[in-house]
Amino acid sequence: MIRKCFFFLCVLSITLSQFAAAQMLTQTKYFTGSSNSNGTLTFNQFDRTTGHLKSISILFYLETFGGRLILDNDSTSSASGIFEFGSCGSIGSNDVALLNPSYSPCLGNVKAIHKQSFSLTADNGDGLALDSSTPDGLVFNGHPEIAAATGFIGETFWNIGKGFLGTSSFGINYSVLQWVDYGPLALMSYAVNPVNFEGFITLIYTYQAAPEPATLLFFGLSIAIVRICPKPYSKRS
Ligand SMILES: [Ca+2]
Ligand SMILES: [Ca+2]
Repeated sequence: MIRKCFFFLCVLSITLSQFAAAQMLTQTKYFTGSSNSNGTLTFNQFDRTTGHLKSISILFYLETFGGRLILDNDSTSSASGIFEFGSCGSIGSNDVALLNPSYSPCLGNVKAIHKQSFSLTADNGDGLALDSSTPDGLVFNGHPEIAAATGFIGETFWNIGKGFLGTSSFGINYSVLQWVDYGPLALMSYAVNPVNFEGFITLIYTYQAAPEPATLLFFGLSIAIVRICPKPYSKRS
């Protein structure tokens, strides 16, 4: 939770620093799952009667934990390299354009993965049977790993498709895939127990609030009073 709060505060700070006098509407939707899965999270559009929209930013947070990776070298040569184990997340939408001002995806893939070097001997005789024992095999039990990315939606795309503006809602899809990579090694057997994951997507509308009707009335009365008051007497010398 502390790490989540840290990322959340980071994105708030970035947004606030750009619009010091602005206000924000923040929505956070959570997801959880295992191995490969996906879903759709629903967010509210920005109601333009609330104020003048200045920016739309998005945060994608992914945390992975658990799972198990087994490697077994079945080659007659030793094998070494770096393995990666965890999950890789991405977002998309059928309702809104998730593009930044440079017309690129506002967020890249988010990889919550563990990286570790390994060195295995040549196969010691287990042949085609998956054998995790040393010296030609290894077992890695999944570590908690986190990753996050932030980005802005280009103003050009605020009203594309269903869009971010209005009084309705729209969906943002997330997809999380289990990630295994041990490099281009031939005759390497592997097996996994699926990782678990959880995460969230935060959407922030930064806007300039519309003046309250009472404020507008006071401002109008002030102008009227100034206009009907006679000019102050100027004493001649
Ligand atoms: Ca082997
Ligand atoms: Ca084997």
